[in-house]
Order: sequence, then structure tokens, then C-alpha cells
Amino acid sequence: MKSAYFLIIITLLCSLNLVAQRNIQTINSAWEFSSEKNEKTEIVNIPHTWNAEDAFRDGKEYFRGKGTYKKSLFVPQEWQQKRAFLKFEGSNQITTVYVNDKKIGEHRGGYTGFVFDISEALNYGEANQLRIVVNNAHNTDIPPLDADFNFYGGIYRDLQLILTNQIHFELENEATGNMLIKTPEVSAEKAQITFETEIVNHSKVSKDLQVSVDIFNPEKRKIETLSKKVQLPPVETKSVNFSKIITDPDLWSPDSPKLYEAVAKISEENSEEILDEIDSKFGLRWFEVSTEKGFVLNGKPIKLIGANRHQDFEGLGNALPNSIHRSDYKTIKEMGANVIRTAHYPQDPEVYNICDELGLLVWTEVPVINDVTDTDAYHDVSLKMQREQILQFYNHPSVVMWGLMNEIFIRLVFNNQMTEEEKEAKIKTTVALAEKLEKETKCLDPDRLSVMALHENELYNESGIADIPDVIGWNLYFGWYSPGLEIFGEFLDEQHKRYPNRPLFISEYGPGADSRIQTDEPKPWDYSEAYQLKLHRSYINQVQERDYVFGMTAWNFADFGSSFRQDSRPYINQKGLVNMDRSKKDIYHYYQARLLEEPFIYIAGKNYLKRYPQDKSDVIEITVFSNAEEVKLKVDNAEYTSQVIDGIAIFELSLPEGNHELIATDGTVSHSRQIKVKFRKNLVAEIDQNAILVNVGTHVNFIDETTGETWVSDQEYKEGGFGYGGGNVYQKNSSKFQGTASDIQGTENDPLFQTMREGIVAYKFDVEKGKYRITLLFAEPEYNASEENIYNLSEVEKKKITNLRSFDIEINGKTLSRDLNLARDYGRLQAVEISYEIKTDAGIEIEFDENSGKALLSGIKLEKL
Ligand code: GCB
Repeated sequence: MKSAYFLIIITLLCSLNLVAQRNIQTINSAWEFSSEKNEKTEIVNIPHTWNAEDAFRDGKEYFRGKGTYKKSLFVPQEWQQKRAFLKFEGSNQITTVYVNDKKIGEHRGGYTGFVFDISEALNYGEANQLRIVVNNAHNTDIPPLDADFNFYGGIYRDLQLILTNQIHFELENEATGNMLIKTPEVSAEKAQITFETEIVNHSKVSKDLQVSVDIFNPEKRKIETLSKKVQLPPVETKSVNFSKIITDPDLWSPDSPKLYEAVAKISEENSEEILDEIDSKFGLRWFEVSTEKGFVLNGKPIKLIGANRHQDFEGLGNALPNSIHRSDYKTIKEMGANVIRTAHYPQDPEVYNICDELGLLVWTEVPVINDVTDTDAYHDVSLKMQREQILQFYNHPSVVMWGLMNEIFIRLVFNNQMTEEEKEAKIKTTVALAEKLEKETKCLDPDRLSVMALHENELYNESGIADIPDVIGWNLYFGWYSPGLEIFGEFLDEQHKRYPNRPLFISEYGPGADSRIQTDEPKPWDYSEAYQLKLHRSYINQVQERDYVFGMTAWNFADFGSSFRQDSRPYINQKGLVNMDRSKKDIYHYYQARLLEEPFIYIAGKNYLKRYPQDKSDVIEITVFSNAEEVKLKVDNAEYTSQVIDGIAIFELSLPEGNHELIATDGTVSHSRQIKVKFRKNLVAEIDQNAILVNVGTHVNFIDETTGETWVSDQEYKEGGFGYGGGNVYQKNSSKFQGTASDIQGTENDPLFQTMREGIVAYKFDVEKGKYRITLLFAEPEYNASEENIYNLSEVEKKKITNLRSFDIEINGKTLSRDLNLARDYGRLQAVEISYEIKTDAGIEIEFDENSGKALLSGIKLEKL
């Protein structure tokens, strides 16, 4: 009897609870998916993209077109009393929804959420067919038109089914699904808050309703209930607003991200039953920005330093689970950052939640990037995107800047097809679009800053577009795309002189860096981690010296997919502070040393564990990152001390061959690492034990991730050792120490083949008598055939290739390869390895005899057999 009584109570409680809440459930699992490219159906789960692999395999040819998702959904009879909605958090880029073959609607744009009411199309008490067609084909009416990231297609964020009562809070209005919480005036003493809701009556009768908002403080204690009586006629929507002043508010800031919460409810007058309930966190803070004071949050100046972040991940494309969004931002916060830019588009709703919780200020922007189309359709979608972004993320205290555009003239300035008149006309309409975006932004949210990111070009000033937003972000790549690290600061000073009242932010900066490439002599475009450190160090210093620059965000938090790139890892933009799988590059830890307040120490060179000095007199550099003034480094049994400058302590050590244990400490925290030293001068003498591998034509060491082997930097031949004779380092561009910037087929070790020595005459090893295997590595960088493969070319083209570059290879006087024409025999940009076995009485000399063009060599490996 007793247990039956409890059962009834529990059932009642559960049903009350069910009535009280909306029924929100994901419908992510087991969709039948097919595409225009592959009609074979597969079963997929959302988040899903169809470009996770081909964007990294087929480059620019990755599939952009239509994909169709189908699913049968059983709809119980009792749902007829409800309203049913599909809520997409993001789907790229045109999404058309059909229920039982009836078109429900279409949404344009791939980075904001949207909601469709499907109630009228459902058949109750039976299975219903959902069909969602997503199209990511290039569309001139939808931003982004062009950008340095992949436009992965698919329903790549969560999809929810939401059931409400006939009376509910509005949720179709730009998919906000929430009340807008505005905090127009906040001070240390008091905060003025308004809560704006919209309620809908879908029933056939007029209702006398009670709408209320409960406010909870950051300690989760209810501090107020605001409530109103509202009469709502059938099929009508009404705004219901509340306001409240909170005294002595608990302020939100990166150091103390205190969040309040509001819970809004609708019930019928004189009834306990809750018809609908929504909730939202919010925060209380105020800020201002000026060239004199910089960014001032809650009355305190704070220099904003952080990173940009793209939303893709190794192997997943953009279809990330929420847990990765969260862990990314935790990693950014743990770096010591206080700001992030969601370049170049609004991100998953979870991102804004975590930034609120962790205390990261946010610049979020719409994907109006590189170029615009002069059509009403394009302008309208751009404005709608901004509206959606602002309304969807309005309540987040972390958001402080709404971005309007990124480098919007970059295509135009490089376009030689357009006449001057055409350019002028386009500049005008682009400025007009910027004005419309600014107006819309301010109309929806006058309390936050509008911002626009520019590339280094006068046109932004000349056209007046840079005067439109409240603040300007410069994307500056001095020391990378354009030479001179120090020109960065000069450029800023000059801008500040001309526009003394314009607050400046450095929205992007950074070079590409590959964890496999290590050197002590970094140069632009060598992709070394050391050059990445050099550039970031210089930029941070130059920004710190200038108060009128209120912040900076590194480009980019993580390496990301970009289908047209042919860098040292093809199809990837490698400017990340961490890799695509989020393993950290050195530079991430450098930011920790610059930004963290708690003691921090880190010995750089996680990927630089094997060092190859000439001999003991040739010092090796150990770099330690720390925020102390001085650090100690214990090397085996000796101890050294060094000053820390800009977060870096350098130890120049002369170490014997073998393994060494390094322990760095500032007295409170320590970090250790083992390194191995091998003298170059002994490599030849010890060829019995270890092969010699040389990364020919470059000053950097290359570490093969699969074998763990180091291909040491190249050197000129000296008696008793090894090295090249003659030729020059091959550089496609004289200021870029990169070799060729192309994807080398048939290898994952692209950098090894991308750098080479051209016009090389000989390579020598002063080895002793014995049998050896010599492996030569080549790639033909030059031939510009329309087809990669020689066998597909016409006779005429074949002739041209025959004339291209050909050389003989002679080893110790014997010609072992005659007329080696890489383009003809293997194809252009193909990794070629040829191994020769030889016996010698003493020494090995490989000679390259040119027949036509210049001989070349990318790498060489010598093994004793
Ligand atoms: C930029 C763009 C960004 C690119 C970056 C780069 O200025 O805004 O989208 O990815 O440069 O790495 O070139």
C-alpha cells in the first residue's frame, strides 16, 4: 500500500515536470545520407560533414554540391496537442527541409542557427518522413564567397526536435528561442537589466496568462521574481518585457566570470501548471575603448591578448562534438588568453557558453570576407546573418565586439580583370553594405562595439570603409607575406598618427610553422617553430609598447583545413599555435610564459630532441620559457643561470655526445626534458652504427614523424666529413626560404622534397672502404604541365619535357643513371627516391652531370651495408 502511494506521487511529480518543460531532444542519430556525388546511401550521425576527407585529399576539387539526409520519425498521437519545431544549430550552407514531401522552408547561410515549425506537416500516430537537403555549392548570393578555409558541407552542428505547448515563448524569430537580456547601464553600484520575451498563443481561444522571470544570482540563489498578467488572443504573438535594477552587482570579467541566470515561465492565470519555460545565463559588466586608455572593463584597463579560432579538427572537418569546442576554449584560456576572435563566422552555441563560463572576451563576426556580390540577395543574406548572430548570442557577457567584414577588398585589389571604373563601382557598393551592416548592428545592439578586420592596404582608409565601425582590426603579416618584422610597429605608428582617435586591434598575425621542422637559425617561410617564436615574440613586444593598440589575437589557435594551400603540410594553414589534432607547438607554451600570472616554466623543443652540432666547440641553444626574472637550468650535474627576457631564457651549452637530462626551474616550478647530442663530425666515422640522412638544400632539420629519424640540415663539404659541392639553395621566391610551395605527390614528408639544391655538382662522404646504399631524393618543381602525369601529355608537350632538365648521376666515376629527367620519368612534383648499392675502397663522390637545365637534389641517405 505504502509503495503504491509513493509510486503515484513519483508519477505525478514526473508528469508535472514534463508539463513544465519543453521537450527538447536531439535527433542526431542514424540518418540515411546520400549525395549528388555518391548516391549510395550510408547511415551517418549528426554532426556530419561530407568533406572531412576529400578537402584534405582532393584540394580545391573537394565536393561542393547537394547532400540529402532522410529519416523516419514516429510521431505519437498526443503530440497533436503540441507544437513541433526543428532547431538547427548550423548547417552549411543552404538547408531545405521537407516533411512527408512537403517543403517546410529553406535557410541560407552556414554558420547561424535556424528553426522551422513542422507541426502542420506532421501525421500524428504514425511514421513521418523527414528529408533535409543541404547544398554547399558556391553561391554568389551567400557569404562567404571565397576564403582561406574549407566550406565543409552538411548538418555539422546538433539538430534538435522541440515540442512546446500551444502557448509558448516564441522561438522562430531568428532562432533565438530565448528572451533577450539587455544590460544597458552597469556600474559597480548598480545594473539596469531588461528581459524581453515574446509569447505566442497557437490555441483557438484567448488566454489570460501569467508571465514571470525568476532571477538567480551567481550563487544560484533566487533574488527576485518579476511577473505580469497578459491577455493573449488566439493566434497572436505579444512582447512581454520586464526590467530590474540590481544593486551591488557581482560583475563578470575574465578573472571572475560570474554569471546570473534568468528563468522565464508562462502559466495560465490562477493555475500552477507551467505551460512553457526558458532560461538563460547573463552577466553584468561594462566596458569602453579609447586610444588613450585602451580597453577598459569594469573601470580597469586590460590589454586583450588571445587568438583566433577556426572550428575544424583533424579527421572531423567541421563536424565537432561539443566536447571539442569546450576543450579548445579551455586550452585557449589555459594559455593565459583573455580574448578570442571567432574568425571568420559565428560558431557553435556551446562556444559562447564556454567563453562566458571561462571568462574569455569574444569578437564574433559574420562571414562577409574577401569579396562581395553586388546583388540585393547577397546584401540581404549578409544582413540576416548579422541579425541572427546578434540575436542568438545577445545574452552572452563574453561577447564585446560584433564583426562586420574581413579583408573585404583583398580580391578586388588583386583583380586584374576588372577595369578601374568597375573597381570604383564595387568599392562604393561594398562601402554601402558596410554601412547597412553597421546600422543593423547598432540598431539591434547599441551597447557593444562594431569592428572590421582589414588587410594591409590604403584602400580601406581611402574608401572611408575604415571609418564605419567603432574600432578597427588590422590583419598584419609583416615578416611573412611582406618583409620586415619591425615594419609592423612603424605601420601602426603611422596609422595612429593619421587617425589618432581610432582604437586599433591586431586581429591577425603569425607565420606558418611545422612541428617537424627545427632550426637554430630561423628564416621567413622555413616553417620552423623557431621562426614562429621569433615573429610572435616581436609582435607581442611591439603591441605591448603601444597603448593605443588595445589588443591582439594570434592567427590562429590551431592549424586548419584550407583546400587551396600547398604549404609544408598541403591543404592545411599551419599558422596554428597548436596542430590540427591540438597537440601543442612550442609557441603555445611561449604565450603561457608571457600571459600567465602563476609561476610557469617550460623547456622548448618538444620536437627538437636530437641535436647535431659540429663538435663540442659548436654550442647548442636551449630555450626556456618562463615568467620569472631568472631561471636555472640543470644539465646533468652542472647548473647554469640565465636572465629571462620577454619570457625567454637562452642557454648556450657546449655538451658532449650522448643523452642529457635538462631540468629548468625558477625556484617554485620546474620542467624537465631529455635531449640527445650527436656531433656531425663523427657521423661519417660512425656510419657503421647509424645512417646519415641529410635534408639537402636547406638550413633546417626535418623530423620524419613515422620513423622518428632526423634529416639533418645541409652543409658544404669539408675534408674528412660530408656535404655538397656547388649549386644554390632552390627558392621559388627569393625572400621565402621554402623551396617550392607545392604539394609533393607520393609522400607525407613534403618539406623534405620541397627544399633542394639546384645546380649541384657533387655530394661527398669521406667514408672508409665498404659496401653502402645511397638513396637520393628528388622532386621536379618546375615543369608547369596541365597534367601531373607524363603519360597523359600530347607529343608536343612530351618534347618540351624532354628538353626540360636532365642530368646523369655518377658515383665514384661510374655513371649509374643516365639522362635522368624527373618530369618525363616520374612526373612533376612527384617524390622520387632512387637507391644505389656500391662498393668503395675509400670515399663516396656522387657527381651530377647536367645534360640540360640544372641538376638538383632534395635529400640524401647513406647507409653502410
Ligand atoms: C588573412 C585572412 C585569413 C587567412 C590568413 C592567412 O589575412 O584573414 O583568413 O587565413 O590571412 O593565413 O593567410
